[in-house]
Amino acid sequence: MTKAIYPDDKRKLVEDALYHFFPAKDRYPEIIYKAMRHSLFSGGKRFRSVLCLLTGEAFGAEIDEILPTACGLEYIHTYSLIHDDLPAIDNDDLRRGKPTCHVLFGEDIAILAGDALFAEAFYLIASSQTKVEAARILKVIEELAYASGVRGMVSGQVADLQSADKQVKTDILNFIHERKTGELITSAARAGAVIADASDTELEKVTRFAQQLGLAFQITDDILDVVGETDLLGKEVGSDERHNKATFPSLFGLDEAKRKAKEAVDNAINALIDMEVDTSSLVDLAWFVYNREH
Ligand code: GRG
Repeated sequence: MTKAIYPDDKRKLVEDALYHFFPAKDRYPEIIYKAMRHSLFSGGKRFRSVLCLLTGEAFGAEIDEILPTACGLEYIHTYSLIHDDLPAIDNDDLRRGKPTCHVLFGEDIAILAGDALFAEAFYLIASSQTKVEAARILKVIEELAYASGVRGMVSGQVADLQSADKQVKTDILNFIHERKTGELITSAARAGAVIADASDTELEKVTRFAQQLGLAFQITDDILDVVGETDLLGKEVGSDERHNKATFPSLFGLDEAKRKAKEAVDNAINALIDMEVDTSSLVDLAWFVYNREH
């Protein structure tokens, strides 16, 4: 079994681009910039943006063409984490080893920081000058809006909230994982491929790859919430159990959850077979997901 190393060079590119794009100086009213900046620059793997870069690159796009979208994905992801941590949702005090946004800035500002990051994501993508033609930028915006709204992440989150304290069936668990986590991950890979002007057949394979990758990512997230270490994860473990959440380990047990994660990684890698471009970086990323400890 391959133990892949995370592409830190790509993570660093995203980190630098986030510093480049995010306003360097707080404007009036400063607190909202401080709150957004706190959550955006508090660490994190930058997984969705790295996936977008690797996919775009595999199909021949230049890094500079992909970075605004990669950063937009990170804004949306950060938005979802800020809102997920709120007292009305998961009520978590720790994220990436640091106090959550509402703990530092209050619930009102945290809600608004999330809202602002969501809008800023689309502003960044739409306003960045790149060589990518307008029709492809529009398609990227469609992908990300689809994944993060009621067709994707929001519905997953609502179903997740409704599943607490209930015995849910596998189809509901799959719905939650596909929408809450899978859609944004899928949109990240698709957006990279769209920027690179990949063909419809290639886009289909990328979609299948990313859907299975997203499933594996969420199963390993569930597993780490049971067996992970708080120091490595930067958040309290056992949160799913405390909230009585439906997860793969709670429904199937740890061993079966691990087997399902491996199956999803195998499916993801198989989806890339017969591609004419070099997809080895995507295969490595899939192995990272399976073996990850944070
Ligand atoms: C904000 C669009 C939007 C919707 C609101 C709150 C909410 C509805 C959705 C929450 C979605 C959510 C938090 C899903 C969890 C996904 C997940 C596995 C998060 C952890 O991602 P990592 O491991 O974290 O990539 P890092 O810290 O590395 O960035």
